[in-house]
Amino acid sequence: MEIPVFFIVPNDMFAPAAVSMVSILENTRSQVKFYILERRTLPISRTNKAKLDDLKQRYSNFSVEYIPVDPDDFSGMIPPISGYITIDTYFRYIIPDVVPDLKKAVYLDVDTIVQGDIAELYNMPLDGCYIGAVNHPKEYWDRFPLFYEIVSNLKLDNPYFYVNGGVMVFNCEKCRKDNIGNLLMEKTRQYKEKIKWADQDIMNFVLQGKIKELPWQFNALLDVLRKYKYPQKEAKIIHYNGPKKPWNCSMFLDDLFWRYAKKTPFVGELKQMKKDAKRKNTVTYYLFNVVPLMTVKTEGKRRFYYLFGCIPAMKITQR
Ligand SMILES: [Mn+2]
Repeated sequence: MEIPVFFIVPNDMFAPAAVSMVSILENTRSQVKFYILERRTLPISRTNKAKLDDLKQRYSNFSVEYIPVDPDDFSGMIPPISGYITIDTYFRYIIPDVVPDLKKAVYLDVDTIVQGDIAELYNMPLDGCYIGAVNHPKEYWDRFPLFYEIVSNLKLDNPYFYVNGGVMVFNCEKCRKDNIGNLLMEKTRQYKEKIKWADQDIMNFVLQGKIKELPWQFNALLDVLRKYKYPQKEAKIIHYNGPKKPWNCSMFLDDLFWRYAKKTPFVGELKQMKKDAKRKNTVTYYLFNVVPLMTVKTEGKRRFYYLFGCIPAMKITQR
C-alpha cells in the first residue's frame, strides 16, 4: 500500500514542508508518495528538490512527484483575510483531480508535525463523505467571535461544525464523480464577499453534511494543547496554526518542530529564517546613533517596547 500525501508548497515554504515530511517518514512503516503542488510562478528550486532527494539515503520508503499549478486559474478568488495565508490555499480544491487514479489522498499543511502513523489517518473510514477533517473545538466559538460571523455568513446548518482545512483526507473518487472541484471554484467566486477564511469557508459550506468528522488527535491545533490542555501525547498530528510558526519565532512546542528539523538538510536554512524574521520584527531607535534608546518588537498583533534595548517598558495589543 502506498499512501498519497499532498502538500501545497511555494519555494519559500519548502524547508518547513520538508520537516513535516520527515516527521511522517520517521513514524510510519508504510510507503509514502508525496505530491507537491508548486506554484508555476514560484517553482521549487532544483537545489531544494535535490536536497529532498538526499533524504532517500536515510528513508527508503518515499517518492516525490511535483505538480505545477497555475495561480491564474484561481484569479478572481479573494485572498483570505489573514495576510499569512496566500492564494495557493485554493489549490486544495483540485487535489482529487490532479492524479486521476487515486481513490483517496491525505492533504497536510506545511505547518504540521506528524507524530503518529500517517497510515492511521489515511485508513480512517470516510463513510461516503467527500472529505474527512477535524472540527474546531467548542471552546473556539466563544473565544473568537469571528467563528459566529463565519457561520452566520455562510448559514451553516450546524453552526458548531466548522472543520479546519490543515489536515484532510479526500475521497478523491467521489469528489471526481460529483465534480466537486468545479463546484468549489464556482461557489468561491459566487460567495467571495462573504468569505473570511478562503477555501476553508467554502469547503465547510459546500460540503456540509458530507464531511466526516475525524478525532481531534489528527489535527491538534496549538491552542487545543496549550490553552485547553488536551493531552499532547495523544496528538497524532500537531498543527502550528496561526501566524506564529516555529521558523519565525520561539513558541509553544517548537522543540518538537526542531527535533524533526534537525533530521533534514534544511535545518540551517530554517534557523536563518528565524533569525531574519526576528530582525525584521525588531526595530531599535538610537540616541546619537550610539545609545539604544528604545527597541520595539512585533509579534503578530502584539508590540513590546524595551527601554535601552532591554528593560521591558510597555506592551500594546492591536485590535
Ligand atoms: Mn496551517
